[in-house]
Amino acid sequence: MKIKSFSSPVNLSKQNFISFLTYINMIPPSHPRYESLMLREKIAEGVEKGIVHITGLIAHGRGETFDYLLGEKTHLFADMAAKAAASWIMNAEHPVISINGNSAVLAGKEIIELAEKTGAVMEVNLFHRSEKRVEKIIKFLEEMGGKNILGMEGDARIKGLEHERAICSREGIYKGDVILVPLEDGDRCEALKKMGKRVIAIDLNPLSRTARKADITIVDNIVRAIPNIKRHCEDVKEEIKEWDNEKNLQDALNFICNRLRNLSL
Ligand code: PTJ
Repeated sequence: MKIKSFSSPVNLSKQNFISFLTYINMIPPSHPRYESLMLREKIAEGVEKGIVHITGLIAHGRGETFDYLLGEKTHLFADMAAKAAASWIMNAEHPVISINGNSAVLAGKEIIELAEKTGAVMEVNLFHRSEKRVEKIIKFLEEMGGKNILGMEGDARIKGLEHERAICSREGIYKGDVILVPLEDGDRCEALKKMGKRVIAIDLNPLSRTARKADITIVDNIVRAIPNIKRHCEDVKEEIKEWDNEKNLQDALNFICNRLRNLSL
């Protein structure tokens, strides 16, 4: 819950208000790392509700580290990638947004808005698949206004992958030509590419296998990347055909290296 302003019926001082929030286990907006801590809270709550897989905590922690190194903001390389992604999604025949536990709790509402704007199909597709969690995530998204969300069908498979994580929807990922996969694993990204799909990844780690295997990688936090794609959708004229993902990833890596080199305590 985000509290921007507070007027206390019993005239609590600011200090007492902060103690009060701490008491009821909330983070005061004045905390210097408020935004980041709120995202952490969302993930933790997601685990409690059975939406985020327990290993999603680890994935989030890794993401936090890279976001910290990136200064927790969108850089030109990420915005350019978001622009290219918007042009691909808008020009796709059957664009699909793949949603997992982490992405649902961090950016569910923004994903729904992006799908509405672009006509993309939303599919809950999980690495650690269980029907119960797919159902919970779909319900969670429906409560935010999402409609026609695929995921329960499980009537097709991503070729070349073993186990449950290959299961997908025929009318969703299986049929899709451009697939947006936030927080994906490298294996599945590679398998989707082998099926002839164009893959757009959102991954804060420019070194991950997903980042290197995808056609377009947006090295940014999903909470900033999805609204950026949506914003760029508004001014798409034609598809950006020339996209050098390796160069873009190198730009992200160079940024991190230079920042580390120039940081002082
Ligand atoms: O809900 P499920 O079962 O589909 O599982 C989802 C997770 C994320 C647990 C699963 O896909 C997984 O284990 O992912 P990995 O292999 O840990 O990769 C997650 C990647 O996402 C890492 O490279 C992180 O740096 C990156 N990441 C984490 N948080 C964010 C992020 N990228 C963008 N925005 C974030 N908020």
